[in-house]
Amino acid sequence: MSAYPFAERPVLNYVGGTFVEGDGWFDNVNPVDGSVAGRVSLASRDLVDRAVAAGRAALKGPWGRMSQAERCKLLVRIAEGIEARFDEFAAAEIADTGKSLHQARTIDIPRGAANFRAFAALAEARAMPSFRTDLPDGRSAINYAVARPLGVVAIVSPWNLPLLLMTWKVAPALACGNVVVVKPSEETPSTATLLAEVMDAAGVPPGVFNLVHGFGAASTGEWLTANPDIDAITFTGESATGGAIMRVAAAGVKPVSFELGGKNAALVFADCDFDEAVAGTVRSVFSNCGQVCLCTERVYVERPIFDRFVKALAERAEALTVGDPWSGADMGPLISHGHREKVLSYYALARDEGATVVTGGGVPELGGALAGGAFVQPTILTGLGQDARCVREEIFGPVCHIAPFDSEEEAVELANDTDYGLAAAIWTRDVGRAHRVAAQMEVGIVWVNEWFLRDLRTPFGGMKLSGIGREGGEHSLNFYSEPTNICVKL
Ligand code: NAD
Ligand code: 6OD
Repeated sequence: MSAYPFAERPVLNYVGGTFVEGDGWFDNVNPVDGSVAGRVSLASRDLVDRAVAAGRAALKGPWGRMSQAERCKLLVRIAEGIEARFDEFAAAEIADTGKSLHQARTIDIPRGAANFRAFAALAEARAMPSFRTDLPDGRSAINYAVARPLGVVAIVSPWNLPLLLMTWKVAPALACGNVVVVKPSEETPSTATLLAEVMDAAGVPPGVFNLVHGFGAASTGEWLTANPDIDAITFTGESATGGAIMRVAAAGVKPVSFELGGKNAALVFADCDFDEAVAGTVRSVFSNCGQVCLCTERVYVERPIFDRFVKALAERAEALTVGDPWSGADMGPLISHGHREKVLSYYALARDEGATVVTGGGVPELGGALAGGAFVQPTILTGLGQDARCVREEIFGPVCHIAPFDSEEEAVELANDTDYGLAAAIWTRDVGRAHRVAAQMEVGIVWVNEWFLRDLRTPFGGMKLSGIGREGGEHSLNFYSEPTNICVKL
């Protein structure tokens, strides 16, 4: 395994094909032990503007003239570049986030490469509809649409699956011929910077991929989204941040695509395969330390199996190892001490609200360097009503609340009784019920007897506070391009 790639050199911005310093520095803190992993260059407002201008110029250069087939070949070279430096990417992701080695090696980094391959293939195979039109007055025409890029796309991404979520947007944006300016989370600047190196080595023309580091409000993120010369904004992060970006985007009537927070439910029916439901729910609650927008935070279990399910889930939670990702622990720390304060405040609130803490609810006892890490215990709560804040608000940690239900109708009602609408999981052996309940879930993604099984051609996104629009497959191609209909008289 590689060492952290930026231990000896700084994390720089990448603008117009050059790695550049901004205006000052900030620390990249390793949440495993609180040590400073590296130094990150903070982009100034001027540098952000230069990145947008470099993108605009690149649209008029070789990139703008490149054929779809050539662009797609270049995307495949980027995927190969990530794969060739797989261990460095994994080491960078782990240093930034503390995520488990297994998660980094089997999900984050492979998906970083897979996003480029998938959207290269989808863009190359893209067909636009055409219509022959015959009017009653005898005139006829052929209508066909051509897709053109939007232009300069601003991409603002979060820290939980840094490479995966950033490339989920960069790949289709480039596949459609756009140029991008990326602002990764200040917590996770490293894999984005390795990606810039891969782009550079793959021969991506200067200005096509630009990267600016910094914070959100009144910093790099806001300067980028407020720049009047960007053509669209795609954002993944908290719902409140989505609202702030939307207000800024409104001034220029910019198209936005938002993938936001969740408070996802799992519905466990008494007729489920019990062991699969327990194993799947353990995964959906505790993966990545509960820091996946799709993670389950509300579990509703049919009453006849409620006690048995709670006991089994608690046993599995207690068996999870928490510690150093490099030692093979199942769960690393949370992203930061700041986030740990937030999660622990919900653990305390749960007690104040009258919850029974079935397991966890605090900080694990870890010695040595790990004592400086942002660790929390996997936690299971019961006994709260639907109105409790711990049942309504996104916590984004390794915690769920489990409540019983008595009928299918009640299960549907409880699952939908939330301000969010991202994902749901249904555990049942009754095929009819699976389809019936799935169709009633007010969410963008439903899994039946599974969780986080992804096909990149499918629509991805959320309802209510969980987002605006869909990405994935043709939905991404549609967001990242403008169709122009051409009507030719026959
Ligand atoms: P966040 O909203 O705090 O930050 C996300 C990004 O936005 C960061 O790069 C940040 O610097 C930037 N930012 C913050 N304020 C900004 C502003 N005013 N203007 C411009 N940029 C700004 O989110 P986070 O804490 O990094 O990520 C966790 C959240 O993301 C959770 O709510 C989670 O559910 C959500 N999420 C959603 C999805 C999804 O696909 N729906 C995926 C991953 C994470
Ligand atoms: O798998 C994906 O494409 C995706 N966007 C996952 C989002 C996970 C949220 O944390």
